[in-house]
Amino acid sequence: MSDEEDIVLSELNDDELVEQMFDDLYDGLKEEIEEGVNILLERGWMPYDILTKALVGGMTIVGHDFRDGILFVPEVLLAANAMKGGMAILKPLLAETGAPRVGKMVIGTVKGDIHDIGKNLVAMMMEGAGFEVVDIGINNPVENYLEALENEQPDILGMSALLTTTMPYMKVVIDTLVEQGLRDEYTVLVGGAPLNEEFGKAIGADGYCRDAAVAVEMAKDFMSRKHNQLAG
Ligand code: B12
Repeated sequence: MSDEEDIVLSELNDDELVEQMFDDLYDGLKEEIEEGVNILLERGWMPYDILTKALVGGMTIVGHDFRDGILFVPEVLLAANAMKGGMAILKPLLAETGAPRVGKMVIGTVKGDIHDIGKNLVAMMMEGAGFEVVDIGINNPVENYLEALENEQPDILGMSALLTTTMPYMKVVIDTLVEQGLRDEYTVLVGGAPLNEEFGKAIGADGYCRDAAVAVEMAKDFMSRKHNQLAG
């Protein structure tokens, strides 16, 4: 690349820099994203504004193009990785400045299933939207979910399954929650390519989400209803 084509991030004004960060996130350029985040911090931006305006803003574009079949999994993972780089800088600062925490989610892939790309994307997007996310990984028997729910006391339980043979296990987890009288304490969201809305209803989940963007919207919606209930 010639010198003329090199973009010096620190020479851009704020709007141009945020635009450029959208592009860099789209292209999965982690170092550039980290540099952009640091420049905005030096310019006095609040960590929460950097998170929502630059990173989540950029990830929303990535999410839309993924949904529309313009971007594919490898690109989305690179973008998510770049976002992670920026989030790692912001996370401790967000904790200090007490950015509004929208809610908390425990998420994991069910027993017998090791697919985790979609789950990781959901976790990233949820974090990007301000949720605290505890990821319990893959291949989780019901005991793991119960333990995480007890220890973390989340608002939302998320379960992922990519195999037609493992998706029924979600019902095992939900039935166990019912048996133990815990079902009403959590909003249960489920997702994964072989699922659909009817399946979500049939197993007693609160919602089925076809992608990470829907997951974020639905989670926010449930949280605002919960707050309204508590207020009323
Ligand atoms: C990548 C992949 C793998 C990788 C997984 C790597 C990893 N770290 O995840 C590897 C190679 C390991 C693998 C293994 C296997 N795989 Co595979 N795999 C896939 C593939 C190609 C892509 C899945 C993926 O990552 N999609 C991209 C993500 C972003 O999409 P997603 O997972 O659907 O997630 C989105 C939504 O569903 C939703 N979502 C997902 N989870 C959650 C959770 C919550 C709470 C919410 C709200 C939303 C949500 O949001 C996500 C983001 O938008 C699919 C094919 C496909 N098109 O689905 C096959 C596929 C799922 N695999 C399949 C099979 C059969 C297997 C194996 C059994 C193969 C074998 N014979 O060994 C093993 C199973 C191992 C096991 N026990 O789990 C079949 C399943 C068929 C079926 N009907 O059950 C598929 C459909 C391929 C096929 N057409 O045959 N696989």
